[in-house]
Formats: sequence, structure tokens, C-alpha cells
Amino acid sequence: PRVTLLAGGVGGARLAHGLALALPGGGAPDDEGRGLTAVVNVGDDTERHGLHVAPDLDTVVYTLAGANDEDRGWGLQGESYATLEQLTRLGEDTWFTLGDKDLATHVVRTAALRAGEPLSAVTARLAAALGVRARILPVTDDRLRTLVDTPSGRVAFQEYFVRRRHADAVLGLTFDGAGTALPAPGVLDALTGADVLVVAPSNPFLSVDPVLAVPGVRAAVESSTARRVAVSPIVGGRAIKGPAAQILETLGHEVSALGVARLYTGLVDVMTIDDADAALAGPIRDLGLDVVVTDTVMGGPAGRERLARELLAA
Ligand code: FO1
Ligand code: CA
Repeated sequence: PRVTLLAGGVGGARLAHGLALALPGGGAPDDEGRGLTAVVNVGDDTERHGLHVAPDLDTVVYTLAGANDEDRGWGLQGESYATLEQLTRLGEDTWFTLGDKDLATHVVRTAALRAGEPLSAVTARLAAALGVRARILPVTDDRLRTLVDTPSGRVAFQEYFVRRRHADAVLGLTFDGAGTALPAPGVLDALTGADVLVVAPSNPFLSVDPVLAVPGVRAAVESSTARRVAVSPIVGGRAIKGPAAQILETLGHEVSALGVARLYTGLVDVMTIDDADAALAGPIRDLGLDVVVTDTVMGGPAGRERLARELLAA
């Protein structure tokens, strides 16, 4: 089948890995376009030390390459930090942890972008070099930055997430540049032409909304004839990772898989929820969605592949 995943963050990367394991050839597209396409958030992108860092793209690529640091959820395994230590000595602000090998990715990407290569093209090159066979697309090649309104003002995404350890209340989000961004080549076709369209268990506000904010993307999902399946990032009233529960609460939504299902009504056909939330199946069906109840907590590769197979069968 043609499978398209909307992804951001660690939940997106893990499910992308599961789908790549479940599909023939690691999700490599065939002549008819069957295979896996991940459409990835770029609102988390940032500039550090003059380099363009794309955390969500890198987390997907590194995870599919089997090279991601699985304990932290981001960055490469077996990293060293000699460069960051030297940058600190030279007086640079080094609150954003960049490993020596990870920096090589940012050097290649930044050089390519400066030479006029689109982000989607350099991403394809990096993914291929690391042995990734699925298609990884940034949602846009244009500049798009998530800005977070907090009680102490508006801050850039990584300032909120890493520097301030997502401790601030999120009062609102702005996707700077989204209004004039164009979907990257292949994005709209991957959405409208999919057989199965999966919304990863990523943060609905921080990871999925910035993808949908690119003009044409939400409409392509809404009008897609694909079987559209979302996985709840909230299990038992808590987020698997990150601030999704806090943000739901602050923005006035129910902190549960039902709260997430309400956000995705009109966008997906099927809500996948954890066994722990089986009691919410009825209320979610009342919204007009189909419900699959399963173990959604992926853990390692076997769990990721098992969940992916269930989604493909939904
Ligand atoms: N997350 C952290 O919590 N602290 C870091 O220092 C950090 C560095 C970092 C470097 C490269 C990269 O690709 C990701 C990195 N992340 C770090 C993760 C990342 O900022 C967030 O998890 C995502 O943006 C949220 O989706
Ligand atoms: Ca479970």
C-alpha cells in the first residue's frame, strides 16, 4: 500500500520505524509509489552556532537508520561532545546539546541550503547516506518556525522546549511563516494519493498542527480518500513523552484520548487508543470515529512493528 505518515518528535519517529519494518523493503517506494512517505514537522527547526538544525527530521532519519539514541529519544548513539566543549570555551551559549557526529549532519545540511539546495533534497541525500529507504519529506522547504506564547512572553520553540524545559504554561502557538509556505514537492500527492494516512502519536499542538498549518495540507488530509488513522499520544490521561498533557489542559481540552479525538474529528476516520483507555471507545465512536483499542505504547522495534501492522489492518 501507499502509506503516508504525519510525524513529529519521538512518537512520530517510532511509528515511522514500525511502518518501515512492516512494509516491504523498509518502506522503499516502488514504481507505483507504494511504500512509506513520512511528512515531517519543521516548526522545531532552529539555528545553532550558524548551523541549521532540524530535530524532527533528524529524529525520524536517525531512528529509521537504527542510529538514534533510544534512551534520550533524540541525537545519535555513541556520541561525543568535544566540539560542544570547545564551543563553550569559545564563549558560545551551548544549552542545546549537539554531539560531534550530529553536528556533521547540520554542517552538510547548512552548506547545502546555503548553496541553494532545498531542504527536501538535502534531507533525501542524508537519509540515503544513512541507509534509510523510506521517503522522508519536510512538510515545506520554506521557513516555518513554531513560536510559543508563555506567561513571560513569546519564545522560539527550542527556547521553550529545551532551554526552559517545557515548564512554562503554553498560552498559544504561532507558526511563523506557515501562511506563505508551500508544501514541499511530493507532500500533497503523498496525502491525496495515500491508501493509508497515519497521524502519529505526536504532540497535536507542537508536532501535528504546524504540519497542517502549511497551506493545502489540511485540505489534502480532509479530502483524501485514504483510510485515515490517528494514534492517541495520551494514554491513561498522560503523555508518553513531553508536554502534550499540560498543553491540552492549559488550552482547555480534556486530557485524554477523547480530548485528542475531538481535535482530530473531521481529519481522520479511525482513532487508535490504548487498552488502558478502552472505556473511552464509546464516547469516541459517538464523535463519528471508528475506534481501534490496542497496546499503543511502542517501546522497541518489535512493539513498533506490531502497532504499525495493526494500523495497516485498520
Ligand atoms: N532535547 C533536549 O531536551 N535537550 C537538548 O539539548 C536537545 C538537543 C537536540 C539536538 C539535536 C536534535 O536533533 C534534537 C535535540 N533535542 C534536545 C530534542 C528536540 O529539541 C526535541 O525533542 C524536539 O524538537 C521535540 O519534538
Ligand atoms: Ca498499553
